[in-house]
Amino acid sequence: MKDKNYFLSKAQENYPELQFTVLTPDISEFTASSGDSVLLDLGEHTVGHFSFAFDKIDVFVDAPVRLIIRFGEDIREINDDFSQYKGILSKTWLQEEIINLDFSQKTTLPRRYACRYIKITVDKANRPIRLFDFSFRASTSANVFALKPANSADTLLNKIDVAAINTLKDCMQTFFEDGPKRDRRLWIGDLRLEALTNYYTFKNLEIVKRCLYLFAAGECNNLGFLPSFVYETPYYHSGEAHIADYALLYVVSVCDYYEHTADIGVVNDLLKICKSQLNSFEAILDKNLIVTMQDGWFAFIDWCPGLEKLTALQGVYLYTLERFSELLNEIGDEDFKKYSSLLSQVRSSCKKYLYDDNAKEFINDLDNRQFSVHSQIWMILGGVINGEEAKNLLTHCLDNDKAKQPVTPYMRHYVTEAMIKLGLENEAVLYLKRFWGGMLELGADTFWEAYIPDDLDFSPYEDRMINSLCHAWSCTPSYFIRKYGL
Ligand code: RAM
Repeated sequence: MKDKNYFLSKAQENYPELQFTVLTPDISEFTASSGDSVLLDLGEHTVGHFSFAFDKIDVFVDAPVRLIIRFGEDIREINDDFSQYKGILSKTWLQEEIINLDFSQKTTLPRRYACRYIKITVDKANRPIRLFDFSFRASTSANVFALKPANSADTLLNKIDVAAINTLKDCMQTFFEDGPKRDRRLWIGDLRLEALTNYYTFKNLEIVKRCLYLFAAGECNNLGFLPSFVYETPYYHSGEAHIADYALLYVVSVCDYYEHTADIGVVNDLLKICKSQLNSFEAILDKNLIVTMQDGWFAFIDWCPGLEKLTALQGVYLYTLERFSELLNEIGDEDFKKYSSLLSQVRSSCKKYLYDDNAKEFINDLDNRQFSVHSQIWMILGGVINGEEAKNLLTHCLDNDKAKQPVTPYMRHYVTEAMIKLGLENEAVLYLKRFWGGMLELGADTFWEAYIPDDLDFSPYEDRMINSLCHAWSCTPSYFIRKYGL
């Protein structure tokens, strides 16, 4: 029977092997008294465990040594004042330890960190000490050594590719993590984009399979939607959120997997769950085939503050219906007809109920007449408008100060995808350069969870300090660059 245990055993069968590399920082030893500090640079963003040793210089250290060790994904994080943190997520994600060591010894910190920089401050040492033997044991399940460079003719795109690959590599652990600093969970929206990029880079199919099965084992909510995230440790359990767009994108992830592997066994295992995600969504459509928004955290789309999400969500539904119908057609499943006829009916009703013929924009009362890039892009990806009409709308919304703009590389991925769908490849390149290239200009080694060029303090969680600077959903430039040979 294909139950939770079956799916978990399949996930276990595809447990990836972690590869370890030992990195040594730029400084090999440091002598210090109370109040002194040293900044170590590992030379690249990485994920793993930190070790070091300390010893007396000449006089026996007669009391414990207290060290404050801070890990920074970038240099700004090293200098932040954590005592001022006012965000809505737990401050325990901020990467800092205070440790007391009784004797001269080699120490490996038990927690895993995501960092490029490590700052050690000697809070108290009764006598001067020597800190040495610094090493960082980095882990990833990505086979970095087998990967060839993108070799784009464009230097900036090559640089963007390197940072995107680094981002994916650091998020690829025993599953696709959303961010190795914070959350460290498997989220559907992140999984989809990591898997896409992985197909064109590390090609680790086991980890994709594993993640698909980990969700299949999850507990659906009362609407029938899969959990949007799952925890793997200390024991498997489902996350508390059940976001509708993520439930749909799970189906798309299965379609992507089949497209890249033709692995019918996995599709057969997951088909029932995929159908139930679409059927659950269909069950909350109104008589005009438009979704009725539900209470709680029902849709994600982007972290853009104040975003109205109905139209965009409806676009995600269409996008999923299209991909799923194609899959069913290909594997000869008779439900193909049902989903493809639904697809054309829902498309027509979106044009009728969500589009304003005078404004020639997707603005409507259901979204309080809000004009957003998100609505326009998802309606384009959903195939409600095409060709010149779609191109004009896309350009118009991106250039428009009054339109709500994306704030995450996640939503910008879908903007880029829409550009490519419409044949606007040059625009897609400029867009990648502007947003991902913009992060590089600010010194990024890996790409960030959120980025607004003129508001670098923006955070979805009310404090920039908690933002993740190596975030899975930001790795897709490598997908675009390599898939389309940009
Ligand atoms: C955050 C995480 C994750 C994302 C969800 C919606 O908590 O950053 O990446 O998928 O939000």
